[in-house]
Amino acid sequence: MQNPRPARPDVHHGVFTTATHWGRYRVVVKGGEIRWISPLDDPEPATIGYRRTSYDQGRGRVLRPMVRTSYLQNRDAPARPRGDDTFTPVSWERALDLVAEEIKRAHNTRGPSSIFGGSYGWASAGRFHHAQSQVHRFLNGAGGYTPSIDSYSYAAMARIVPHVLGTSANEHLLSLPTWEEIAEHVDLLLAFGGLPAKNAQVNPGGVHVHRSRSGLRMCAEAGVELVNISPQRGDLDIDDAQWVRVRPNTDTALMLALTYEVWAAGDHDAEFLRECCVGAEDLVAYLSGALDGVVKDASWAAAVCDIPDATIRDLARRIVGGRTLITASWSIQRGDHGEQPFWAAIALAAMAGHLGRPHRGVALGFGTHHSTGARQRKLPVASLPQKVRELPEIAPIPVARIADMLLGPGQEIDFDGRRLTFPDIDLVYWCGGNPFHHHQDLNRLVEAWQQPRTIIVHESFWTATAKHADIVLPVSAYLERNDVAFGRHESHLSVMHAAVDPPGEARDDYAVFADLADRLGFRREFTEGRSADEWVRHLYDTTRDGLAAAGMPIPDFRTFWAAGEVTIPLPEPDRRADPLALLREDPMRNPLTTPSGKVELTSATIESFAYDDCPGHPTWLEPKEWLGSTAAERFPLHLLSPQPRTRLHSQYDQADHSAESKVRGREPIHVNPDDATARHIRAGDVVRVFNDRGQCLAGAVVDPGVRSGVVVLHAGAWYDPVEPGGLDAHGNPNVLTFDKGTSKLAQGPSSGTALVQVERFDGPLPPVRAFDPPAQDT
Ligand SMILES: Nc1nc2c(c(=O)[nH]1)N[C@H]1C(S)=C(S)[C@@H](COP(=O)(O)OP(=O)(O)OC[C@H]3O[C@@H](n4cnc5c(=O)[nH]c(N)nc54)[C@H](O)[C@@H]3O)O[C@H]1N2
Ligand SMILES: Nc1nc2c(c(=O)[nH]1)N[C@H]1C(S)=C(S)[C@@H](COP(=O)(O)OP(=O)(O)OC[C@H]3O[C@@H](n4cnc5c(=O)[nH]c(N)nc54)[C@H](O)[C@@H]3O)O[C@H]1N2
Ligand SMILES: [Mo]
Repeated sequence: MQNPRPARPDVHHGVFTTATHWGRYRVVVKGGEIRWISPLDDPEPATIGYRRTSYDQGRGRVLRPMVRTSYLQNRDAPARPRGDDTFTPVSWERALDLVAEEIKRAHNTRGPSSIFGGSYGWASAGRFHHAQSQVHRFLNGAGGYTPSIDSYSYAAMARIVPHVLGTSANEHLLSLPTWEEIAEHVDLLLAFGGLPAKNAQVNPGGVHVHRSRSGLRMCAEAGVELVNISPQRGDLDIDDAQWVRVRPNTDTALMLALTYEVWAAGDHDAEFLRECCVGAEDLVAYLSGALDGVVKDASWAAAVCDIPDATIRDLARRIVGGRTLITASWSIQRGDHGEQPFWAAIALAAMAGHLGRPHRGVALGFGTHHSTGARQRKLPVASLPQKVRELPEIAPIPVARIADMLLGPGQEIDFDGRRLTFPDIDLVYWCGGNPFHHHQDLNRLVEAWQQPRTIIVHESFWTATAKHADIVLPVSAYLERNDVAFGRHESHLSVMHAAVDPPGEARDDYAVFADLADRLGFRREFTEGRSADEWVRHLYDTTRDGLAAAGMPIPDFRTFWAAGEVTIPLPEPDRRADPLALLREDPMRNPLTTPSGKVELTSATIESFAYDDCPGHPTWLEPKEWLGSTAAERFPLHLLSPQPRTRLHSQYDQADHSAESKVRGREPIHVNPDDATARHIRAGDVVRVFNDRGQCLAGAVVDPGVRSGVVVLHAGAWYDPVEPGGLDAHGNPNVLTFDKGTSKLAQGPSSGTALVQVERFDGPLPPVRAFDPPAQDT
């Protein structure tokens, strides 16, 4: 039944091209092995990228289907818990029989809602071998499943922006100004969370040619005043950018104080507030202390944010003194009450008279991906249809509530004005993501993860998620299959060549799902009779038809494949003005799609939800943990776990370019010199980072670019507990982060909210085993 791979003599020698979420590469293959990988025609290639042979095909690969041994022995009552077991290799036949049996059983005994197929994750670029589309299409065909909704990236933004501006978060992202427009039309750019060049290396689906470093430089050279409001200086890498060293999770207080100071000075845009906004009076009543006796002025915020009040007053003057753009990175909404800073940023821009003026106002999410800053387009590029099956008994769960769901079947939660009931999960299916990298409070996840009967994971590598699964199916990686890449809002399609064969018995996700569909009786429906390569071609042809119908002709598939890429000829930019500009022009004729038709500085809808953690207007609410809280007496350092410069999340952490950044094999932790000295920590020391939720080791980097009281441990080091639930030897910050929804509104992840203590680690150093396969039985 297993289709043998056709012999491809061409793959053993040659030069191929491929595309990743962080750029395009040339791949030299000799004797069936990758010898060299280098960026393709890119003046600013990613630092994530590749040097020479750093794509290490062998290291940490899953080579055969594997089943957790005590699960294989007794599925009804395995003797050992997940994460503390050995694995037994089985044949593909046996593995697929087991998976099919478990899916049938879950469906028949507990119904489709008992299968969790949220399967969040980035996987690899490529329109066809897109793991999320594959697994969702398969689970829909099999009868349905519980999906997830929103993202770890910007869940709070996705919920708050529609209430306030009427547009979806994605529509807002499509309306962001370009680097050129900023250079020409903006005098002052306030960047909350900075504009970190490391993050703009990446774009979902790929980057054709990087240009965000030069875009930022262009703005600086054009005289745009750049203000980096962040705990880290490096978040805005321009020499004379002003650095405002805000305490983490206090941006809302700073924004509210700026809003108040603009109002108190009489510099506010009274007409816009009156004609185009609702609820300015309530907001002003709150800011001026009429409600709680606390005036939210510069002095108040200075104490909360730990920045001089003169700096805040100066910023308030400059905001109204010229054309101002406020950008906010998603990091500032990935924390407790993460809805508030985005709402407060909109309120500030409205108060200061910039909202609804071209290229000014707010750009929420600017700088988080490469496509921001470019002329963004939504193009009709085809993807694998997921054949969504709407089942009345199933509601998607907010993505970051997975541990709550597994631990609390039948429990109800609030979510954006609705009540949701958590399903009782029997089977978890993961394909293309790594929850043991991405989820918060991993020790809690380990516990929650014991609840389902069966956990199935498709992986190329022995990630911690694979090591915590029951059935692990080895799948090919991107250099091992043909595909087409398309970066979101970019204007190029790129060829991804199968340059080498998959190692061991690894197969494409598609082939695995096709054989499972066969066992479950819907092979034909799943494959529609196409091979993988026929699907790639079909998606290209569908895209070509769609683009032609929209007046954007591209060459045929054969020409595309030979050329390695095609450029989509874009028509003139859509001149349809932005809804906020139209609103400002004529609020009666051009209302927003909010309930009031205006910008909702106070939202009657949100007020009606009566959430204690998300009131009716932007409000400073203390995060559960922050430097001003009593918890800081025991854990006096705020932990930031931003995106890593050297990798995409946890991907290829085992390869050279990530390995080289490690300190004595551990993930580097950046510590301010004063905090280091106070703890007798020197650069290169191994330290223990801990709080009541967990502990990990990390390698100290003493860094004056981090404000005191803050430590930075990037996300993505593979989780490596010395014993189950114990010390993580490698430095995954998610053993320390806390697992709570941003609020009842968005239920987003709060990874940016965590206090820790750090000490030098003088004990015997445990080895890093994160990249070793698990112990194997025969
Ligand atoms: N503390 C903290 N945690 C965070 C964040 C943070 O800032 N701080 N950021 C959050 C954010 S914004 C995000 S988006 C998430 C990212 O979380 P994820 O998207 O889960 O992270 P990745 O490491 O990209 O995981 C992708 C996995 O898919 C596998 N894979 C790649 N290609 C394929 C394929 O073709 N098929 C299959 N089956 N598997 C494949 C890779 O080997 C890898 O293990 O992390 C979140 N977690
Ligand atoms: N190299 C690389 N780039 C990536 C990714 C990756 O894995 N690797 N992942 C991509 C993905 S999925 C996403 S969603 C985006 C995420 O994009 P972001 O959410 O913007 O990314 P972060 O790196 O978490 O945060 C950016 C900066 O915000 C600062 N910051 C953190 N907390 C606070 C705070 O409370 N207040 C203020 N003012 N600043 C704060 C930190 O110093 C950090 O460097 O990045 C994308 N880009
Ligand atoms: Mo993300």
